[in-house]
Amino acid sequence: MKLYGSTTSPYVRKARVLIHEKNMPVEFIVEDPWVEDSPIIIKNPLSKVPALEIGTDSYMFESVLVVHYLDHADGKSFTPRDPAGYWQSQWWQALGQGIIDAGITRVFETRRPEEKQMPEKMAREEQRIARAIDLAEKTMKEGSEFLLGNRFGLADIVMGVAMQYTDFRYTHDWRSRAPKLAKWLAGVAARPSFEETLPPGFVKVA
Ligand SMILES: N[C@@H](CCC(=O)N[C@@H](CS)C(=O)NCC(=O)O)C(=O)O
Repeated sequence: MKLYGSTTSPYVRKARVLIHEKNMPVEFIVEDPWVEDSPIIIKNPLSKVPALEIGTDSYMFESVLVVHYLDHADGKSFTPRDPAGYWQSQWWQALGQGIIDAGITRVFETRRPEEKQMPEKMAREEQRIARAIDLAEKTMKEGSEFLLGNRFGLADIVMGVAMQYTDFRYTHDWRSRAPKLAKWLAGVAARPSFEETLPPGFVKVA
């Protein structure tokens, strides 16, 4: 299999962390969706990364589906099997994906010419992120190493990527408001799968 994507995309990074954790033989090929005539459109008509080649001229796209496919490709799923754990994992992944979506929307707004930027749009995305962080903090168990039980899983991957993307593109002090989340993130971020997929230019927050 081959994974196409950019080194800064949090959507791509979710898949890269999972591939690293599972030690899967998936080649990572850097492809920029933003350049003129990007070859990504051959793999994904929506022209977005990630795209996962699963066979000749056969691709999966949309990170949720790509991650789902990778999670089930080798019979060693990172999703809990019991119904409660399964849905809790989906819940955390939805929260993480929402934080990523909000972070991406916000950063694109900051990149528009200043006179075209809409501060209220940025504030709306920032409020989404703040509420999601508050709910994560409220939901997390005190002192737990992982989000679900005693096993690292997809919930940790998606939320970990989401929080590091927040640190990367919307650097602000959320840690003083969410100490449990901050402690959990420090543990997850120290894993080789996270260390080795950091976006270029990422500055670690203590
Ligand atoms: N919902 C998609 C979002 C993917 C996405 O927006 N990727 C960005 C990179 S961070 C992209 O390829 N953007 C290119 C574009 O919007 O033209 C997913 O989860 O895979």
